[in-house]
Amino acid sequence: MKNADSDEALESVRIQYLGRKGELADLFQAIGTVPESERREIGRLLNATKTHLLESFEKASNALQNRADNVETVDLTLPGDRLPLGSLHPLTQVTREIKSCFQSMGFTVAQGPEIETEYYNFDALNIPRGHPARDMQDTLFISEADEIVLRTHTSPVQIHVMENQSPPVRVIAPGRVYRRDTPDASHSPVFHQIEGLAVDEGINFADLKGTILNFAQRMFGSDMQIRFRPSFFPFTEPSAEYDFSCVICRGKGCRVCQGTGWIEISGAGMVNPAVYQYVHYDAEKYTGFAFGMGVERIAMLMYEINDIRYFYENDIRFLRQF
Ligand code: 2NM
Repeated sequence: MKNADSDEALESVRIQYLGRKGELADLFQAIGTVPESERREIGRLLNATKTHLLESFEKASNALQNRADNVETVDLTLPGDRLPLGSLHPLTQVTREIKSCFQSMGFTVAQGPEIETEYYNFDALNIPRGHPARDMQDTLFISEADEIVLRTHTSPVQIHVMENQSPPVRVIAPGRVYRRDTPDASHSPVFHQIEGLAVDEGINFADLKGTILNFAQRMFGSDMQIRFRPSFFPFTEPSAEYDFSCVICRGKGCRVCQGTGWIEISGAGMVNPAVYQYVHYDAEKYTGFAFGMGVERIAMLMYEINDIRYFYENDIRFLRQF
């Protein structure tokens, strides 16, 4: 009976042995055919057997009932099972934070191909042939003959945007970029950039400074300060490199900022009118600013990470911390 795995199976076993025409009933019937001297003893054995079978039936029936109770009685007030939950990669989280800062300032987000022509990656950005940045040393070529490269910055996205849209333009371009570098604590041949571009009538360097200051304070706190140092890029004139006050010592001077109180972030400037020639913008009517930044660099400052390679190793002990 304990092998019966349903009410129906158990009932058929019960009928077979204990039913009105079952095997036990047959045996009781047969008592009349045994010698009178043995009837008492046989009757006692049959009754003991019957008691045993009834007990077995009761047990099996209870077991089936319990099983049914276990399946059907679900306490809906109990908390659910906690499943292991992953998290977004730190670079994804930081990219999203940076994007939402600029989106709240009215920038839209644009994307473009990672495989580019030299025209979009260099020429249209006023980076002339023979410029050291175009060198095989720095650029990963897909085809030198066909002038196809892995983009070395996301600026070509801005060129595509300007080709397809008249001013006013306010856009950021986040994405993966490639440089021919040997990996070390601060270099990776693949990394992530976010570049911004704003073009309209009357845009000036103060708009650039205000935009970068607002970004710095949103990301690192309202006590953040910024500074601009003169620099040179072919695609901006004037050009600058910009720094944030040190996110570790808040400007006092420490090991991370080498005592200067400042941390170098990236470059920016007013879009060189030469770039407008390529995208057929009226350089007399429009001015604009552009800036770049490295996502890994921002993330390393935010989380005090001292080696860029942690981002790509996918060591669960690193990833679990975000
Ligand atoms: C930077 C620094 C300065 C930049 C310029 C442009 C474009 F397409 F408008 F000319 N996009 N991005 C730019 C300017 C990028 O990154 C360090």
